[in-house]
Amino acid sequence: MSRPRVLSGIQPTADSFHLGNYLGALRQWVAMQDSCDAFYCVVDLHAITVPQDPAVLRRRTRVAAAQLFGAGLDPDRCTVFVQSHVPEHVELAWVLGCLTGFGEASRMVQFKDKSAKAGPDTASVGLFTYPILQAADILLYQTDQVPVGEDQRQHLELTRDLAQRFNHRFGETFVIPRPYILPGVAKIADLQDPTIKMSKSSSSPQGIVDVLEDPAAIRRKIGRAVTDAGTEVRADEEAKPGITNLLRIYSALTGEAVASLEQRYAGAGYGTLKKDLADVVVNALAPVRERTEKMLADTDHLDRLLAQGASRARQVAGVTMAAVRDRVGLLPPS
Ligand code: ATP
Ligand code: LTN
Repeated sequence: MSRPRVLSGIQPTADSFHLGNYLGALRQWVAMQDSCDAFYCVVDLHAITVPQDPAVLRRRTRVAAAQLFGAGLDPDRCTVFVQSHVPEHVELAWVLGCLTGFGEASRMVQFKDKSAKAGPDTASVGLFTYPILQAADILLYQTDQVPVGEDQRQHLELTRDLAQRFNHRFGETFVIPRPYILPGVAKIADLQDPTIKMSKSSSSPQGIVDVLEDPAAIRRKIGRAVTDAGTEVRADEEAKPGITNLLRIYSALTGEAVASLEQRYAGAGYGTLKKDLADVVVNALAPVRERTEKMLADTDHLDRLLAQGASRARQVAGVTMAAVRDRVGLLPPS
């Protein structure tokens, strides 16, 4: 049996990934590179759906790729590439866009949130069609599983609907992908407002722990994380969202069950938990930061790895796109 195909993407929209990205997505990506045939991309075309600076985007695209390798992706065991290096993504997105209903696209919650923030006159058509490009990313690779955080569930549903619609209309062409969402880490919360997700674009700097952040800052932020009334260390999403979030992070990074942590910290108070958690986070992120810095010290090497990744990706994407052109009835050039 061949290994299941996996694809996922991450936007180069900040100078560092955060703990939510790391726990909700990247760690699964690393774990899946051996059991699956995995493709991972830095989705720079998604990043330009909101206003951006060209020099900053170039820098962040490299920093994002370096962090993927820093987190443990191995170019010999998986394919890492930059989305815009594989033009088939945009080509398939156009075809899928022609199968997407306007109302269907209008129901995407992430678009509603982001466009409400930008204002109706500022939100771009690119932001509106963002999930269609995401569907193209996934379907081009005949993907079985898509490791993502909880916030991507609706985009995955749209992707499945589009794949089924295409197959129904034009004949079996796409594998129908399934989301791979790990409970417990699928929604790491903001440290200052544990009712919202930790996010590059909407968290305050104090609410977010960056993967590339220096240890002193990480300790300070965890020490100041908003906790709940009372003193009992207990997971309870409703009554104690702050402590629940800290326990989840702790458990995800150490492998110790939340119930066992509750027992161990019974009577110890929030301060002790936070101090120990800060050590756990600092120790987990330090090697990622060091490896990322090493990758960034040799950008020629990094760019070569990305070129190699893009060439492997194009081989797969090209086959799918040729089938799509044929099924849809686009006349081949002679
Ligand atoms: P933005 O705020 O710019 O939308 P983001 O912080 O949500 O960015 P993305 O690049 O959109 O990050 O997401 C990369 C991956 O990380 C996705 O799989 C997403 O589901 C996951 N992810 C993002 N935030 C969290 C979080 N707080 N908890 C768990 N997973 C998350
Ligand atoms: N929309 C995703 C990023 C993304 C993605 C993908 C994830 C773009 N293309 C393909 C999985 C598969 C996000 O904002 N997190």
